[in-house]
Amino acid sequence: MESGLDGAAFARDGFGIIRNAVPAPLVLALRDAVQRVQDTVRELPAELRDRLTFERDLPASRRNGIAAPEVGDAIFILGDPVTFDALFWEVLRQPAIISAAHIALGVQDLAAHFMNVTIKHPRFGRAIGWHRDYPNGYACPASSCFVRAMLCLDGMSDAGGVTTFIPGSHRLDDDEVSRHSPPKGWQPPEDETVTVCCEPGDLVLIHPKVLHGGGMNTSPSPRRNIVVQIGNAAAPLRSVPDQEAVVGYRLNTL
Ligand SMILES: O=C(O)CCC(=O)C(=O)O
Repeated sequence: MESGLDGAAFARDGFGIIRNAVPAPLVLALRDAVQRVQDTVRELPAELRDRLTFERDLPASRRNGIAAPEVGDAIFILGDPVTFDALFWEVLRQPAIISAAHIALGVQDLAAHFMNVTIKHPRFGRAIGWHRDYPNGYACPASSCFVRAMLCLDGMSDAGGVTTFIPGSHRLDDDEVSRHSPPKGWQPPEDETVTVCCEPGDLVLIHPKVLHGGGMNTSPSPRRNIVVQIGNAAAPLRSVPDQEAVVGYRLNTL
């Protein structure tokens, strides 16, 4: 296991990487659990299928025009993964994740807001446009007192739709964010961006106001990341999502 989040670099850049953050056997088991969902989509009961966002239901423009009939049952977002498999609760008990969130937020009392698995399918897994996570309409407190932790199950490469950041772009007040939102389809100059290529088991911490996005997965390998939003437990969410078993779970075991 490597050392934890570099708090000064996170404060400067708005993102941080912790290499080899969780034990390899857990990464493998989580990957298998995701694969089981992918392999059994058609047999899932309706209440579980409701938690899946399929590539075919999303605009083809973010996958180079590849049409819906060609993407089959490919999943883009596997929402509320703990309801599919209790193993996903282990993510919220990982010391590296809890400690990184403590450092990033500077508070002891932490609560989970949501968890998903973001899947960029081999060859056509969609690009994610440039955005900030604060504010968001899904699970958001009144201020930007949260962080996203992204655990890489397969790793991320340039051809595989790696997450890309603009370092320092989080340094603005909450009430300035809406005036500085990038318009749809905006692309920054390449020399302002940084990619975070990762190995399986690496963890990426994302400041809620840092600009980030990522290209399509044109590689032959899947790119699956578990994304968890964690906030200051003292700051209530403006609205609580209904299909999130982890919402309110306290991460205070350190
Ligand atoms: O999957 C990624 O590359 C980043 C996920 C993301 O943008 C988010 O959770 O806000």
